Amino acid sequence: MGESNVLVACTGSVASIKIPKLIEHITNSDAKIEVKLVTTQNAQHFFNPGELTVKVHTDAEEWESWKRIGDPVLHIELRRWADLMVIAPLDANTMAKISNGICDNLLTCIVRAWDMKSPLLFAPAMNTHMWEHPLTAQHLSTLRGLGYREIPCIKKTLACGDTGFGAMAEVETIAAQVMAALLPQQQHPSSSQHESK
Ligand code: PCO
Repeated sequence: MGESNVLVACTGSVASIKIPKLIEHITNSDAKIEVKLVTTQNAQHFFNPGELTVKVHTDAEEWESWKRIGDPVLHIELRRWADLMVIAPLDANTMAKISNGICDNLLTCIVRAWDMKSPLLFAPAMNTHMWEHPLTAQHLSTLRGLGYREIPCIKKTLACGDTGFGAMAEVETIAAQVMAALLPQQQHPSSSQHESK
């Protein structure tokens, strides 16, 4: 079995409260997986980085770690490191940004620089009315067309009290999709498209 590097990314949906559980599910799987987390500024409202066992990367670090030509560029380093990226939750704001090529923070820069031969999964999460807005269908269609793999949202009573679609898929489902996407690489490590790590 090969070893895989999984980049989990989270955005400013309340579903980011599930990040500790999601990371636990992925790291406790039978597969050999190293996980790193990329978080937007807003997602940091919803979990305590201190309770995580993985490295957490932020926008502040991207700027602080670069002083002069020759210093590593964090979004490129993380792109090189990752065999797979999973954005969970993907909120309406970041969905709009990445489907339009905007790259104004660490997470969206990694997506903009992504090696399209590697799997990129996303689990949308947002209010039902945002989900049902026609812009969402346009953005989803762009992301699917690029080959990014959707982990569909589910229907439930949301954090704001509305009931309907827009809740993030269960963490068990997301972790299972990550494992499934890694399977070819775990079985045939030499098929990895990435530079040596
Ligand atoms: C609500 N927005 C949301 C975002 C999606 N919600 C969810 C679930 C959680 C609890 O089970 C928060 C994970 O409801 O994914 O609720 C109003 S803007």
